[in-house]
Amino acid sequence: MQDRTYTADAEPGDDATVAGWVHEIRDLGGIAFLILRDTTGKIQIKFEKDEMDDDLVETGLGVSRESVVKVSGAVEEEPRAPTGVEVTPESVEVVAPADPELPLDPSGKVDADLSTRLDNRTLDLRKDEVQAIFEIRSEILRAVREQFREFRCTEINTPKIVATGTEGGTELFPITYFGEEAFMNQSPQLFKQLIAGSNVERVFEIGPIFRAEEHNTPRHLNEATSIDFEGAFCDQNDAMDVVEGVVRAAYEAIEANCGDELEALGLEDEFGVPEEAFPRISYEDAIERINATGELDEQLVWGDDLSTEAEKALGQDVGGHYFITDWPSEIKPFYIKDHDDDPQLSTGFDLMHPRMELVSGGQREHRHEKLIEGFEQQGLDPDQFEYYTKMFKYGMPPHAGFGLGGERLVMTILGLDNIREAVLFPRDRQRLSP
Ligand code: ATP
Ligand code: AMO
Repeated sequence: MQDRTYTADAEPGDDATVAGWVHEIRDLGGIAFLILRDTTGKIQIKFEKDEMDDDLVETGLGVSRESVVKVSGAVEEEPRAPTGVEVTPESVEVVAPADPELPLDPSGKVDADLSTRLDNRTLDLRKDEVQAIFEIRSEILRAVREQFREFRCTEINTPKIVATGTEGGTELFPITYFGEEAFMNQSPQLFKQLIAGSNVERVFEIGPIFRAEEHNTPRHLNEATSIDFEGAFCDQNDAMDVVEGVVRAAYEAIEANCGDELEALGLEDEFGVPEEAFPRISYEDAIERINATGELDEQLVWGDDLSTEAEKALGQDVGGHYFITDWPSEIKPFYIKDHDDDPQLSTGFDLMHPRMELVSGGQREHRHEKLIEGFEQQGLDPDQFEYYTKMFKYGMPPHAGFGLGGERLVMTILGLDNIREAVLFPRDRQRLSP
């Protein structure tokens, strides 16, 4: 609609055509107002019943909430109007009527549970605070992309239908591919490494990952967005620098560009860019610190993975983002390189937010023989991964990388209770549509 003006651009003195949804009708007797909402905000349409054409008044005030209307008229200054301007309509057209019975109330006056909201996302996203989450998500992805480009990375897209899993065999979604067994990809891990080993050197991908997680938690999805990095001639410390760079870029972009959205979410006072550099705590020091908190029933010993309670105890102790480095080799995947001077110790790291893990990464095993040994140690058949391992025979440089959970990033930045709030159409145990 070329002749349409966004409500935020309607200036006093203009003759404008605005189009959007009927947010509210307030009838005060002789005067009544239709509040019209579009993606940029709201505008008041004034109906003076005695002075205006009856049909016009009837159309404008008889329309049900959430119907789509198009209104043309003079824009005037009006200090009593919510945005300081109002339109005196010359014409009102109902473009698409809405059923008067709505499954949820976009004005937010009546609360709806998350499940009802997810079943009716179109209506749910008509609420400022819900739209704000996705505006911020979009800004985060823009800032992350830009930061990766500043780090000389090339954006890639790798296949999502694959022949093998990489992140543990039990969490794969099987599909049939022309009669052959195939899977939905759990991670771009092997593909991003194959490209880091080419002349491209530094790559990133923002794309879906699929995990057949059986459990139903507020921080797991069965389809998530992974923000992946892989760089040749990088070690784990370089990869942690890149993690910190992109996470900070996301916070800084929100601070610079998302004032209105933070306000819609009531976060304008709470939000802040992390001030301190993210400390790098070794796994060994981490378990010592966790044990010292006295929060766990049983003391951790070297080799234990960290439970949710353990992560929580450490998160409270540290109070901000932190890395856990130098994990035991045994609890990290085959592609993570061990320290040269101590094969029990890996170069794997995690970035933690006090609420949950955000990132896993590490330096990769780039030596062909060692890589094959690693497969065998994890009970995987190296022959099945020949498409990957053979490239390690043709000049594979040392390289490192990470995967950052996109929804977890949004969730932790905005303090959302449930990861499903950060996805338009979440996939979980109970939810396959919409
Ligand atoms: P009526 O004739 O409809 O009984 P009125 O014309 O005597 O009312 P108004 O001044 O129109 O009285 O006020 C009705 C209410 O609407 C008041 O609370 C007033 O503050 C408010 N009001 C009037 N005009 C506007 C406007 N353009 N924007 C916002 N509020 C308005
Ligand atoms: P990992 O399996 O730890 O590592 O995943 C990386 C990050 O992805 C996010 N994530 C999830 N988010 C929501 N729901 C899920 N089910 C889910 N699973 C993972 C988390 C997690 O930290 N290939 C490695 C990364 C690498 O080494 O480059 C990997 O996939 O935020």
